[in-house]
Amino acid sequence: MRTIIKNGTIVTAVGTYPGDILIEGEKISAIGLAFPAEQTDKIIDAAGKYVLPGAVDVHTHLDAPQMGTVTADDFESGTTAAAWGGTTTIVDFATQPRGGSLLQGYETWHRKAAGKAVIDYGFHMVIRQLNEQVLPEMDLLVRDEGVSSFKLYMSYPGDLMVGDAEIFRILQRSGENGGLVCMHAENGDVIDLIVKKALAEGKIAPKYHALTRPTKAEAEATHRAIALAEMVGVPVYIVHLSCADALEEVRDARQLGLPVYAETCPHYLFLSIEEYDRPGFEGAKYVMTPPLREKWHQDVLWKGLAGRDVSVISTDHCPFCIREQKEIGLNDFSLIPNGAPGIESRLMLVYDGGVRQGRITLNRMVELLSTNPARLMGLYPRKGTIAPGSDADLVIFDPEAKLVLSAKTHHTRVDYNLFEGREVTGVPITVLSRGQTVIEDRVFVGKAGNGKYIKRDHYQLV
Ligand code: DUC
Ligand code: ZN
Repeated sequence: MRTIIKNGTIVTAVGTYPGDILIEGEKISAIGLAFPAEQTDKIIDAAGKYVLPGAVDVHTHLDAPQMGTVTADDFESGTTAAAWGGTTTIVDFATQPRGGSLLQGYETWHRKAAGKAVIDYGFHMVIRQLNEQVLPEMDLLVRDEGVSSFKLYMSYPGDLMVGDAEIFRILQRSGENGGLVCMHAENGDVIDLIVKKALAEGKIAPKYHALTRPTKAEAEATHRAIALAEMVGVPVYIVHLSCADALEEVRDARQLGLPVYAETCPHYLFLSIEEYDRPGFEGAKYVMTPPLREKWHQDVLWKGLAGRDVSVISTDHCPFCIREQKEIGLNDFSLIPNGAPGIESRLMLVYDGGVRQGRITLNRMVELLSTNPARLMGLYPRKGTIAPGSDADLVIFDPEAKLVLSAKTHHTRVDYNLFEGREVTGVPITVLSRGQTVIEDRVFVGKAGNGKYIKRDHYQLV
């Protein structure tokens, strides 16, 4: 199959220029001007539009068990929603079962995704228990299976949390096998005590989820994660950084030249703690971890993104319906499943609220949504850029089109939208995954099972 995308403006992390793209099979074979149309199967006219590398979302939780339920999107609905939003690769969290091995968790996630994904996907491996098996399994996953990153939780004691000694040993092993450790940085033991006290005082409403998770608990754990990685001499990637205090820890480390990376998420950039004051149980929609912070943190995060101390924006898409799922915690905020949807709206929100508002440049947006996550997670240059030899994962993006974000029109299965009613300017119109059209002029033409598992390489520093 030979496709030409013509008349568009190509945007990468380092440049913006007019050019046509020739796609042969699954790959970009050339970039130039006026390729001959003979023997071409498809011509896509991108006049007046940007052509962006497909966005890469390295933080999703599809078909993921949590707190007595399972996230509302499986690999079909979740990757379909991702494609609608211009995302062409995800990296999801395969999780070690309690009492089980890493490989069991890895195989379980393969079964969840098989035949369902409409875009490409990879897996991080969540390590929740360090037993004798785990360290050699880490090596095997990196070397043979392309699982080149591990996630550790410093929160959720008794469930997912690992202690400092375990973290230290896993960091050491990652130094030997070339994996990258991704850290959920919150002091889980202390948060648990604060939560128990709140509940004992009869504080049961969703807003107490935020009021029991202080920014200092995130900053302390961020500091500890960085210190442990520094002692071992390996990089560390802090997931879903939400506040100024934690960013200060990252910035201090980076100023010392340490390989410390942070991602943030759209909800921390656009929403704040006031959402929890919504009437009734509505605040439960915004119960994610870390929680939404006071509004002033948003400006600090945007400056961190522009100033290069925050390297990635991912979604932490972890959707639970209000009905029957979030409602588990109607009488106890600590039982509300933690997580919120976002897989579909990331590119539109960051373009509308970031680029159009002058907070970051268009090229920096591409770097934050595609190039940096691809590099850090070992997908580059196959993913994350527009270049000959790269996969033809491309987004034709209309910078003037408008869309109102709403649960009535989105494509995830979750029954609410965090940004309900918000109008954005700038919409992905056509999306290609390895040369195949998945979204065509805002119509879904993809197919479950077309997405492939990607064995990732070692991280590249950015
Ligand atoms: N935070 C969330 O909001 N969801 C999944 C797990 C997490 O740490
Ligand atoms: Zn998460």
